[in-house]
Amino acid sequence: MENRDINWWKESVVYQIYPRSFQDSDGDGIGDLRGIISRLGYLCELGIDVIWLCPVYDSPNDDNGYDIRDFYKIQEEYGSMEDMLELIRQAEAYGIRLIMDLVANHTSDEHAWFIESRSSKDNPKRDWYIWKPGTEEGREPTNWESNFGGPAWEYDDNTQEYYLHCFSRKQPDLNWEKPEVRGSIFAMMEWWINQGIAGFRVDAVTFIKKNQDFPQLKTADNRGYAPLAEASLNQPGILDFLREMRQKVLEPHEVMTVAEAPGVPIEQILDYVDERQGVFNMIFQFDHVDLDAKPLAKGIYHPWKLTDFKQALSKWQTATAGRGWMALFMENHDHVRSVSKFGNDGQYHRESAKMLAAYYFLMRGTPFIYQGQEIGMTNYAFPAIEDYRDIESLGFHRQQAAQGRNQAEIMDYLALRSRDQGRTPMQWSTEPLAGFTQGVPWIKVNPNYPQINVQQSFMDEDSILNFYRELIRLRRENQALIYGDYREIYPDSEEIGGYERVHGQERWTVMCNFTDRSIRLSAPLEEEIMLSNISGHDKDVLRPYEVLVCRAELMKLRE
Ligand code: TEU
Repeated sequence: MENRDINWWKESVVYQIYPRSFQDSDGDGIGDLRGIISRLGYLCELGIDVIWLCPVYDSPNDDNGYDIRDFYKIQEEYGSMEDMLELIRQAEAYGIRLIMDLVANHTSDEHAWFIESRSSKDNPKRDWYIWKPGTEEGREPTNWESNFGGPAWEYDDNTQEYYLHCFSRKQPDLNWEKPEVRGSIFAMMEWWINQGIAGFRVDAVTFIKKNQDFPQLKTADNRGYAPLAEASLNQPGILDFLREMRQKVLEPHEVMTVAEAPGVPIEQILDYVDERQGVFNMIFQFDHVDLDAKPLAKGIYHPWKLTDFKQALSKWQTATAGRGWMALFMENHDHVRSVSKFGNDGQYHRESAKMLAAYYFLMRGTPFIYQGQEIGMTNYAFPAIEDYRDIESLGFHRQQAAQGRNQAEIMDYLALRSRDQGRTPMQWSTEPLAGFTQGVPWIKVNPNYPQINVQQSFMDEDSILNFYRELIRLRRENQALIYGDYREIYPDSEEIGGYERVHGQERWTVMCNFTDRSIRLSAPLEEEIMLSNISGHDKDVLRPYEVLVCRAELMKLRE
């Protein structure tokens, strides 16, 4: 597709597909590329512009495709390279661009590079990964703990050294210090760009640089291990790698980039996303979705207030004002369903899902919708640990059980935090198994699919789905909602969340009631109401979970 307007990614709405759970076409219980192709018409009707496709590369699936065995091959369960190229072509025919997940912090331990690297100490690819001898006491080289729990070093019998893995032991970290490693990744990116993709979501990118002193970390408890973030998240020097990527691949091809960048402090945001000097178009930050997790004490559910939530989003808006751009999101495949977490998935399911949608969607940035979010899919507290599939959740369960934590407590925590909450199959219809598959689904379908599904949402004018379509249309037709300046209103309220977007003579106001009570406004609204989630309006009351999106001409107001 021609990139006539270099800012097309600012005006776009992105839809994230987690292929394993989107649509199965061949009855093996696993979503696939043909399934996605068959749903392009749906995505077109929804009104999105870009698909972010989670990994579909060849993989042994230790971490559902985030462990890549071959960057140039499609995972058999998902289809073939022909199917992939066809998906790119057909999407284009619908006017939809496609960006792929770029997983380059690590590969699978079954990747040819790693097989070579582990084969001997003098193999030319040995230092494509990070190898170290153990300590004199026969322990891991450092006390770093992986993001998925357990030591971040794995011992390899063959050469009697350890390799580093920030994630699972089947995801050895690439050594970005090696120019050949960077060169191979950049060449792979170019290859995919030449197949017609429009850009990348860059996975776990803030982990690629490691503190080269490989320090022992201070531990907060008696386990002896400490989360590796301190030595391998957003480390000094990382920008050199990223700037090289930008200069060699991203800039010449003008592709869209959104980086998954946990650990970037707010003071540094412009290094990443400044319009002129930043490395990427935009990043995902996780403050709002991680409020309930104390990062250094996984497994403790942390209470939070509405002001914390609003601040977690608002501060990035302010920090990027006029100079940078954010990726806006409420859900993804690593997080739970937003209506269950921030809204009310019972009595006010519909109202609160719509309110949350408007709240994040009309901020300054590019909105992302995660599959199923547009119909208000909810969390599903799986009845048994055997129902979980996610490597992180299963590891967490093992670790906590070994420490003697009560089973019911572990299950409660998983119901609130497990990545599998966002990975249940897409609910298409009232057919058995929600129309996702004719076979046995790889993970359980949420039993609420007869009430929450795409088919019914289309028939119901007042559905969450139709509200999303309306939001997309409103944003497309009003430049102020894309380019307008952002200013928070009601910053101290524990009940109302809101902001203004000002562009030229236009001012838009978004006002949300985050509670299940009616709230009287201090002054009645003067503006014209352009969108709301409950029929009929009362100009001085916000009903439970009500959102009002209003527009005013500044000239008129001053008269
Ligand atoms: O996630 C990496 C990552 O940094 C997240 O776990 C992040 O810390 C978290 O969402 C913040 O709350 C990416 C993928 O999204 C994930 O599915 C993979 O398991 C992981 O990389 C490894 O590739």
